[in-house]
Amino acid sequence: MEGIDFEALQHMARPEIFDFEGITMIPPFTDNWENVQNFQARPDDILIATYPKAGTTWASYILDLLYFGNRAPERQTSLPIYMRVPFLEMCFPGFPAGVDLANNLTTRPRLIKTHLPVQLVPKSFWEQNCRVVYVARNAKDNAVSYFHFERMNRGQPDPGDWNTYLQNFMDGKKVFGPWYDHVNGYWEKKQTYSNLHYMFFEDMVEDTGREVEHLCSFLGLSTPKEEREQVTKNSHFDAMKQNKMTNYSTIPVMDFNVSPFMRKGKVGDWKNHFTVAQNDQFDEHYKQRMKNATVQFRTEI
Ligand code: PPS
Repeated sequence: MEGIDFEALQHMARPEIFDFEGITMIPPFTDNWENVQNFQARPDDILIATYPKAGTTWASYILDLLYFGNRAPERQTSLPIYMRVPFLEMCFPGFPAGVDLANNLTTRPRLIKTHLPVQLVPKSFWEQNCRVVYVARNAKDNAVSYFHFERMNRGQPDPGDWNTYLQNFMDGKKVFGPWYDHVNGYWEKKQTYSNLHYMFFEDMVEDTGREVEHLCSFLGLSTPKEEREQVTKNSHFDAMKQNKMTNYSTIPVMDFNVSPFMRKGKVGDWKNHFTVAQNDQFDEHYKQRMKNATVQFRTEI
């Protein structure tokens, strides 16, 4: 794959976390900060924003299929999703920087991914009134998915054991900061910024077709029903898990023997991880942390 130094990525040491503008971060997401903050968005850019492991890849692929599935079918078999939808703040040694990938995109619209909390999103996206698609996932499943991702990905800090990890998640000491502030920050932004479409992972699992239809309305796309159904089918968990262009099997820092990127894709897998005591403690903490929040999540469907 052009621009990827597989050797460098294979020997990468796990990064250490540090505090960055009040947010827990790792150098690969802050080393290119000036260029990230100065990124020049265009009015038709679409920003796909999420807390890590909330359904970024799924939403990215759906958008990519809606815009380019028929217009550029060759990219479906030749270009992995992380090249089609650049991760803006990413700057790993051995991998092209997200800003450069985004600037080099020749597609219109440009689809761009970020995990930045709302207050750190480059201001040009707001100035250009870009469309923003935010996907949120219930905290418990999000935490579980993030735990397994950290276990299998040498580009992430070591999560420690599940109990240690869960405590750190509750304390907001995960890369990109507290889940609680992330989901609330975008929810609040939506109240004043009408070009933000707030989606839930649980709704996508429950009825993907319905969510694709809502997305089309938000994007102003009049995609015919048959095409929408095709997008829904192609973006099904099993299809994406089999598809080398969407399953991240082409990234050498991830060890699928530890845990695959397309792991389970379920709502409620947290029940297989939380002990009764952990669940009680989590619920109590959640109540406090979310007491002023108006956004509501489902932990089962
Ligand atoms: S990342 O690394 O932050 O970009 O990861 P992200 O894509 O946000 O989240 C990965 C989780 O999303 C699940 N996923 C899906 N679930 C259901 N259907 C589809 N099509 C789908 N695509 C991705 C993926 O399996 C990860 O969740 P877990 O719970 O770990 O399986």
